[in-house]
Amino acid sequence: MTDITALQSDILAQVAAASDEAALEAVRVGALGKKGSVSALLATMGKLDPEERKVQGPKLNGLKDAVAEAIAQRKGQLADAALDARLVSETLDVTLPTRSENAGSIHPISQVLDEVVAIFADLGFGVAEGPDVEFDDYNFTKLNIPPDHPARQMQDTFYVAPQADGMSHVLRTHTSPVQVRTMLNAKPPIRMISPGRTYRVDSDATHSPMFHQVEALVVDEGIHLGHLKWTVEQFCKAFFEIDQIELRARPSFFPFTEPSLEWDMRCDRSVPGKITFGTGNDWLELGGSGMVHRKVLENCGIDPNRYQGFAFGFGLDRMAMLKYGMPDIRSFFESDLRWLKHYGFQPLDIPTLDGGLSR
Ligand code: 2U9
Repeated sequence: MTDITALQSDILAQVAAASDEAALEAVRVGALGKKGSVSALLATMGKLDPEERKVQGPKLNGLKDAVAEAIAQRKGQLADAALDARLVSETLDVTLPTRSENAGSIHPISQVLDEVVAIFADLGFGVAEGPDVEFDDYNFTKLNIPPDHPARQMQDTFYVAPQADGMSHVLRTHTSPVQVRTMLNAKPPIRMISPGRTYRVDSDATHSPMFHQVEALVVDEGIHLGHLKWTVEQFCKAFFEIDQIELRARPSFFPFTEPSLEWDMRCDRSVPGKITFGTGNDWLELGGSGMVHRKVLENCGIDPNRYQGFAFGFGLDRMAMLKYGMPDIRSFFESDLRWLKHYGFQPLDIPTLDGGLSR
């Protein structure tokens, strides 16, 4: 009878000595393969008398299991070692500058979005995103936009063909449904911004059928118009990178806010083709805002007798055009390399409040 213990030590020594996967496979075949040493021993079991089989059976199975386990373990070690070797030999210095002829750039909309996120993050706002194809219910109904509201008409909104869920869908016309989703899923206090693509049936030098918006929402106890004004002011100072700004509020109407206000910022447009912020005799439209309508709070499961909220929204493309002096919104989406080279930003200059937003 073969000495099982000696055979096991011999095979385990071979396993430990196998220096690559091919050598290990050869050891496996030599032991556990059809004609392997362990398989040959197992094949003799049938010829043993029952008493002897009772003694030898568990020993041989133990040998087989020990060998199989040792091979699996060694295989893991070899794979780890192979990966380590690759990681050492295949290093890539991602901080190396690209060749100037291949250099890409950050699109102005991405740059402006990064700036906006940095500003609101500093004020304690989170960032939320939602789907571009949105429920009609979240885009309109929950926001107190009645069935006969002009915004719902086919000539203003892209409707999406009926889907399996039987719900009516649209390409979202604003990012407000993201706030609806947030309110349905979270309890106040809520401080969030929702940046993203939005869609309306509209196209000229200052309108694109797909454009970008950022909306901000704060919901908590005791929130009032003063909080809204302060936040809009802080945002404008940081975004336009000037200490002195003057804002003007005009009464407005949106179905989802009451009262509603639109904000203008003092500016100077007396030099043709140039705009200066903070001084001058002109006003620049920034965007709309208001206190969240109590019906909207209710529709989203928030008690309007306990909580109040403010919201505002502005067009990211328009903000980029104003800050960086681009006259036509359509150029954002034409992928003209010369335009991208001219208006694009350095990829590694990430906007921060301390390091400078736009440098
Ligand atoms: C909820 C409640 C209220 C978001 C708001 C505006 C006013 C607004 C426009 C600015 C220019 C969109 O890009 S634009 O055309 N937006 O004027 N947005 S209040 O109010 C909300 C949003 C969500 C739940």
